[in-house]
Amino acid sequence: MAGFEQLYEAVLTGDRKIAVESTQQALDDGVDPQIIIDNGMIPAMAEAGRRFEEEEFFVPELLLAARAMKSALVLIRPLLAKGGAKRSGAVVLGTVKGDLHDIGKNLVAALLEGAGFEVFDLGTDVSPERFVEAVKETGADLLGLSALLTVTMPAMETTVDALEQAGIRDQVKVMIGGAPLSAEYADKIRADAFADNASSAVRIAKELVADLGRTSPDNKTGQPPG
Ligand code: B1M
Repeated sequence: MAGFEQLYEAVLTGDRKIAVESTQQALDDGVDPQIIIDNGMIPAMAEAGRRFEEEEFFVPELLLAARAMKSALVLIRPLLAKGGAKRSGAVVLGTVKGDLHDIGKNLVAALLEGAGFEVFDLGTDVSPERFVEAVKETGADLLGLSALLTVTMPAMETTVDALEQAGIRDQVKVMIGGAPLSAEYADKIRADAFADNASSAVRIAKELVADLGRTSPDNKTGQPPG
């Protein structure tokens, strides 16, 4: 967190204006955007979560912190997405049914885009049926599922079940991520991999797509299907 005290404090206390200003200042100083996220913003969100558990913070404070981080990420996301890499594959991505947390998922989307993936982001609270439909419509190589709540983790397994029932499980790799998850849980629900942060998500996505051994069909729109 050294050097990012102002940003940390601004995100933690939900001061959107200062969060944006200090992010802009760090970018102007030439700091790597990923360092700004990892050293300034994520520790602030972790502390917000800790205070929530200790009942020092309540939902309104979490919302303010999330809003401050999202506002600051508006400056950073285009930089993460501007990788200029060659096309790596197509990914359908979303936060599972019942879960509204999207900050981590949005970071994953930006880094995947920066690494040359075509990302179809379905947003939050996405049903298994909607995931299946999107995989079929896009011919995606990879399905990325995010969950932050222990109570919504089972929706990941339901989604894997739905892929199987639709007869398309072997056509798409499944990567899961989110704070309460683990590689063991990925194994348990028959997902192909777990990624514990946005950078490892990109590395693992590349490995999974390579393992699939095919070039995905092009969807030129870059928009979510349907
Ligand atoms: Co909520 N929340 N929240 N929350 N919230 C947590 C998750 C919680 C751990 C807080 C706590 O108690 N310490 C707790 C869950 C406890 C549990 O399930 N055991 C919790 C709770 C309880 C709740 C509510 C139920 C509170 C209530 O209403 N009583 C409610 C649920 C709403 C719902 O979803 N249905 C709720 C609501 C909210 C807000 C709306 C206020 C807000 C979210 C705003 C938003 O996302 N638009 C919020 C927030 C901000 C948090 C915390 C504080 C921060 C989450 C975050 O954005 N972190 C969180 C505490 C915590 O995580 N320590 C908490 C920063 C983000 C960059 O990290 O999302 O982990 P993260 O993503 C990382 C990795 O996990 C990974 O890469 C990212 C970048 O490195 N990753 C992937 C994520 N998805 C991936 C997918 C991949 C690969 C990697 O591949 C597909």
